[in-house]
Amino acid sequence: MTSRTIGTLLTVAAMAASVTAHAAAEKKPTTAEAQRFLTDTEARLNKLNNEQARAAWVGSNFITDDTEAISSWFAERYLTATGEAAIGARRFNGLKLAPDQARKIMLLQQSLVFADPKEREQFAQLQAALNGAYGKAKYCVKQADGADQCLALGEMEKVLADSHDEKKLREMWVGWHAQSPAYKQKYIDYIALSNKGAKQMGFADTGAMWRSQYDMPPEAFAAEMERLWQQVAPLYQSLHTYTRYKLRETYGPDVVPLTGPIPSHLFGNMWAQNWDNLYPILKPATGASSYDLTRVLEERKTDAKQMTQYAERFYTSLGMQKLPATFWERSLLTKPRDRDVVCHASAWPIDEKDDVRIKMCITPTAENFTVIHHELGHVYYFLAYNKQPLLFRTGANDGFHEAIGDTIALSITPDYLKKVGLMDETPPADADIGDLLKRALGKVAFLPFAYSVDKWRWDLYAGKTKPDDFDKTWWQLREQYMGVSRPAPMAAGGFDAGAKYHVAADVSYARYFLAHMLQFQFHRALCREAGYTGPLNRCSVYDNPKAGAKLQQMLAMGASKPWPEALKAISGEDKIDGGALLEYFAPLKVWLDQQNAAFAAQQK
Ligand code: X8Z
Ligand code: ZN
Repeated sequence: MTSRTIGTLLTVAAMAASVTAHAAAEKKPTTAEAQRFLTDTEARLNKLNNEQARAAWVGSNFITDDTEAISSWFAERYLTATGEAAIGARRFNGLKLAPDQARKIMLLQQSLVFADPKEREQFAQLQAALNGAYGKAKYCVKQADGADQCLALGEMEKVLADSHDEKKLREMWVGWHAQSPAYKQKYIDYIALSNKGAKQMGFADTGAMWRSQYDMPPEAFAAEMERLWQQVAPLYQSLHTYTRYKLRETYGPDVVPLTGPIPSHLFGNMWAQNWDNLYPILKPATGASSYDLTRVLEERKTDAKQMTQYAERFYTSLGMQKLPATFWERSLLTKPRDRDVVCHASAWPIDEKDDVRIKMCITPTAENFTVIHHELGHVYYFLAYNKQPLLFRTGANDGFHEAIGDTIALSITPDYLKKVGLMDETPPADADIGDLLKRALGKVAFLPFAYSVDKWRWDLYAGKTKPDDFDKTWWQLREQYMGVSRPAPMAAGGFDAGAKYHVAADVSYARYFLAHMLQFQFHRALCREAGYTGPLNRCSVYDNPKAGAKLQQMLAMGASKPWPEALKAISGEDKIDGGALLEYFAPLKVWLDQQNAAFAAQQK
């Protein structure tokens, strides 16, 4: 009997019992059986994966009750198959297998398994419902004539980005965070079910399963995250202190205290995770370039397709292929006016060939210019590893996947912008501090946010944080790591974490923290490959096929090897490390500390 026919006849629970019984009774499985099992399983999962990807794509692109039901139905079928595969793989544990086979058997077991089909169905439904609820959420205000005026997240983000009116900022912040309590109960139910699925597979909880996905024991991974955070925390501290002084000048000492956390609605971003928009009030008094990419893109009316083509051109300059015609036909690049979509940018591999797409509500801003390079990083990873077998068609780890496009975006330097005609004059050398500060507002400001999202979720999944305390622990972590506070008092039933896409959609977040270390390691490695020896912030690997080949070689590996080998292939290093990031920002750290000392002296 092949695993495929077993799968259709037995429930997962019955199968688990039957596998255990068989394992005792039967003689030891052979490597040939393991190979047959893997071949059958990969073929089955491949088909179901393509189907569920299509359904999920439609579910996120046209949010309706029907598409939600359709996508959850396909997700459930896929969950059934991955659950059966996970249980089936257990039989080969301990057997001496070829490295590829052993890796696949291990990867198959990192997955949720639902003993009860009802629970599986409910899990898939909740997941689709949460995704839809986030995508549909709007902040509505009654007008004088009684009609609702509703703002979508993107519109509120624009106010946070552009306005310095503290009351207006607070209104946007509070308005958006008032939406997530509506799906808090769904989230609570979802977490409980997910934990059941993880336990069924032998993990302590879903958080432990997530931490097991890095080719090391889960405790070792948690320790690695802490080590990395400690390594970069002093740089964040310097940036936070400087930002405090500048925000005090803008909003006054009543709004921004001299010590303690700073209200989080003042950072130009809904989650205070990226401070790019603070640049105009933070930029150095002298020597900063007045160049503003957003203004250039807006003035030229650069449309979504052109924005995407700039990014595509970067990748093709490295020797990579042009995006397939279907990418342009099937991607969603702008926010539709007549329907609800999940606007949070994402990249999708639909099949094992080259049906790759992105879904993003692109506007002509510098931030989106970076994000589109990020998304195409995912897409070029998909295309590079599509010759791998299904189980290896993913990133070396999820941090790698998030790091590729960001690595490329680090090469968006003034020189590069001049080359592609987006900047007229290259700024003088003394503009470097301004450029580094601009970059730090995206990269350094993000670090404690990225670290603390999953620190919060790990405790939640472990049952250490109860639903009544969701906001309390969320804000404890925000204060402790980011030095930011809630701009309004907490209220019962609150669910501030749920106002972040990755919590509502249950996407793990440690990946972005790792990516922020890795992208500087990759950037440094590619610059070296290109023969570049100057300061890292001035290096662009645009038009350098030699660097491109180095990158492509790693991308093509997918997840076929433990990630340290992939890291070695590109950089010669085998540890994720904050050293490259610190090297990149070293001149800025000196400058920030000087500014901070001068500010501190003024306070005396
Ligand atoms: O979600 C994303 C990407 C899609 S994977 C746009 N990012 C994180 C976020 O927006 O919170 C990129 C950086 C962090
Ligand atoms: Zn991403």
